Amino acid sequence: MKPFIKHSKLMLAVAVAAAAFTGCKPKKAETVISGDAAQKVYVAPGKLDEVYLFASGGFSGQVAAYGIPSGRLLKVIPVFSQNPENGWGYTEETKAMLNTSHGFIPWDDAHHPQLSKTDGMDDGRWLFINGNNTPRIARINLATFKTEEILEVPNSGGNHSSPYCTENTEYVVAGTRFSVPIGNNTDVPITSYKENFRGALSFINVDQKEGNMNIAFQLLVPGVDYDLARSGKGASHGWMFFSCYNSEQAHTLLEVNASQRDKDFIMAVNWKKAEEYVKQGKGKKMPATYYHNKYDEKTHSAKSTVEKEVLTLDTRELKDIVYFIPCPKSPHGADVSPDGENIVASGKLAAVIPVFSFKKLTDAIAKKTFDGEFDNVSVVKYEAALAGEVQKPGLGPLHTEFDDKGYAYTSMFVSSEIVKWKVDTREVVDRVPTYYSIGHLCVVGGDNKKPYGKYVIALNKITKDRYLPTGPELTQSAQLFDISGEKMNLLLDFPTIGEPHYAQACPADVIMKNQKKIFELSKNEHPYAAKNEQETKVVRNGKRVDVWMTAIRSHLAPDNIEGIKQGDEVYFHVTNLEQDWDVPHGFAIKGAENTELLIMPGETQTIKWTPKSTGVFPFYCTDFCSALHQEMQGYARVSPANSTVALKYGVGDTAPKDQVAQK
Ligand code: K7E
Ligand code: CUA
Repeated sequence: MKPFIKHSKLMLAVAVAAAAFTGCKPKKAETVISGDAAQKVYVAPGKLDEVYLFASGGFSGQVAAYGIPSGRLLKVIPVFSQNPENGWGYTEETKAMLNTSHGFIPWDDAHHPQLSKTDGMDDGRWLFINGNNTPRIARINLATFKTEEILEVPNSGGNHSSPYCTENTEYVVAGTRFSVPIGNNTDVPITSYKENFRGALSFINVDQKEGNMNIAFQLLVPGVDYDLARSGKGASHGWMFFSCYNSEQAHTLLEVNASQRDKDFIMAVNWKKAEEYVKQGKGKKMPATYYHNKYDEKTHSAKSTVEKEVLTLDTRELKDIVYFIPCPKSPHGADVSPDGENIVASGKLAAVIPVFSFKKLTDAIAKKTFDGEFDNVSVVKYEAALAGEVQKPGLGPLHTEFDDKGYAYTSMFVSSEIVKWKVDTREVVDRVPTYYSIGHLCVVGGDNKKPYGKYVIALNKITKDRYLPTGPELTQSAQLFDISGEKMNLLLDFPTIGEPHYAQACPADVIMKNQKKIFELSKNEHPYAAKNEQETKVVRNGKRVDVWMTAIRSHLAPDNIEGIKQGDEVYFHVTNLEQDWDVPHGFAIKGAENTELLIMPGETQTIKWTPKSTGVFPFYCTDFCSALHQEMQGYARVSPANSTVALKYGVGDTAPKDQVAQK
């Protein structure tokens, strides 16, 4: 504190006055870092992090896994966007994963990663994530960190309140953001929003063994915007809560027109009731075309199937499935406390954070303490469902997560801070600035029945001056805070891939215990797998040439191929014969149109190549796999379409000899 000695009294007074306003403007970072922060995030070389963090990439369409507390990036998992780094969406095996009813869509906007749950706890089996723009839900297998399934969601537009798991992953729930015209005639004037536009909330059944997803039913709900959701748990198991905005039902200039009413809604959905109606045959099948893409670990290949109908329940007719609770000013997050009793709704433009009580809500429903209806849905009286309000929380509350000690943490976008408050008394106990404009936040296990706590991660929208500049676009970033004590303490900033809308985190052992190290070669059922070098071959079928190739340290077989002709379509099916952890091989050929292959031990992957000219084309392994990696190379000879050069191939002694084309 020595430098302060020189300050005049006046300056001290200014400093004190400024400090009083810290709720509105972040302090300088240096003043909020405590002395042992570096030690708390230092994971020594060779040591492992304590926690996995899975963050969405937003407009990158992917998911990234980080280690916490170090913030080290571990892996980018390709999901909705093609990724030439490992061939995702380019290889013959993975292309089908990106099929939709709109055709092949190699990009999406991914927001909310969601770990699968057992008894309300992250179980480390799967990670689900939503594609917003072309509505889809993906399932990543956490044993392999690979996307295994992508299911398109029909009757949806902007798949934003999605995907949220129920307590035992009975369902993954996907709510539409935009209401859209649904049914036979969707070619209607936009001005007919109130008559023709509806929302759809999809309850996607998850097979507990394989994880396969299927839409069990869709609830057709009033035409407003559905923003975020959480499932009930414990006390509120069997329910789901959605935040809704645009109860004005505006279709233009929502910025103004959807901020008219004093309150929007939280929608409470009794999905157990919906299940009963389905069992009673009250659902109606509606024609809808949507794609279902699955990757099979045995064939190492994806297949698409096209679904033609979806079962719907209309909440205009089945009135005791859904209820509206009024909620101040454009709610964004709708979050449920660990015991399932409190539903926290954050209105972006609201001055308080309302906390609803599940018990009071169900009592009010039983006693019909309603305030009329909105589009045939009963509106529960605000006070009847309210547990209380968090007063003066800050500006622009967005999202809330919970720790293991009875506290809630709410992100404040406008005042750029995290506010900590006590769940049962709703009193604010601490606040800490974020740099800058926090969106979601993530407490480790923060949506579990028993949160792990210890850290909260802020997912910020803006970084401005926090990192070395990189031109007009600056890095996106997360910030790590220690929440093990009474006060929150900033520990670390770390850059992220894409825009990390939301993230989920869980203790490392939950994920590590299921890790797969190799794919067993003996179980490889890929139709073009060569399981040893004797099985390698090159076969012509008209203009199609298939190459059964193997890769092992440190050669490819065959590595000399002749007799390919201009105009051929060549398919390199490369099987990695290795059965050791962390020994992928790569494959690339000169002039390849779009990607390389990165083949895991025991796996087969295929690249299609259409040579554009004659000559000899080098190919090689792209992943530095051994001391003789650079020797892992070969040649493919391409002759004119009418050439007499015969199809020959081999490696070493079997390589083709002296073939000269006849004139
Ligand atoms: Cu960024 Cu969840 Cu799409 Cu809030 S959403 S911030
Ligand atoms: Cu195989 Cu480098």
